[in-house]
Amino acid sequence: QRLILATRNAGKITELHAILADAGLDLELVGADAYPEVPDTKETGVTFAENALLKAHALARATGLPAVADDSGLCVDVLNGAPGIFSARWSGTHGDDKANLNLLLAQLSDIDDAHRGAHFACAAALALPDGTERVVEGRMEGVLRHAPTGTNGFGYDPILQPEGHEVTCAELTPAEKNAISHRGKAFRALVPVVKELLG
Ligand code: ITT
Ligand code: NA
Repeated sequence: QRLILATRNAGKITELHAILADAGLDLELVGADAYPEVPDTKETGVTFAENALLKAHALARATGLPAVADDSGLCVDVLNGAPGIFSARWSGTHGDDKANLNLLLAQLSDIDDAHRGAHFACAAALALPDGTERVVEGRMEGVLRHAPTGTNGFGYDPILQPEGHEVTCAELTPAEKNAISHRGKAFRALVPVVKELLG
């Protein structure tokens, strides 16, 4: 049985393969890149959950196969949750991780260490071709550094120091990050649901 990973973000795909395999999900996982004819989903939702469901439904409908999707982002306390669902295009260019991170650091340059709380959020959605849907969420709390450190991961990983750690997400190994991440929590919660619905 094939399960579509309804994302074209390479960093997410790498993490999802590891998270889903470690959680004992024994399906053939295929990224959305295997279906180039399916157009990018317009993320018109106002929450992570809405956008994850939009992406999962679009791939499930187009392929006739079950699909999971991830919508995620960085929510900064002092910015009232921004960039949030706009994390991938905060600088104006979708997917320019470096520009997004640098703009955010510039916006926070006057904020002292006591006020740099933030969290990553992830909504993990499952959609079946018949319209059945499920969505669950996960979070990772932390504080934002003043400068990037580390080369692992993607996106805002070099500036988020998770609670209880002295290094950034980009200095954790992939396995260490997945064990505590928003994405790890959300998709580990989704696995029993996938197993139940796909038998
Ligand atoms: P798809 O829609 O194809 O999945 P996308 O990159 O557009 O890819 P999102 O709209 O969910 O996906 O944007 C997520 C952004 O949030 C991503 O570009 C990163 O900047 C940030 N982000 C999410 N999870 C992250 C993580 O684990 N580490 C660092 N940054 C992360
Ligand atoms: Na997106």
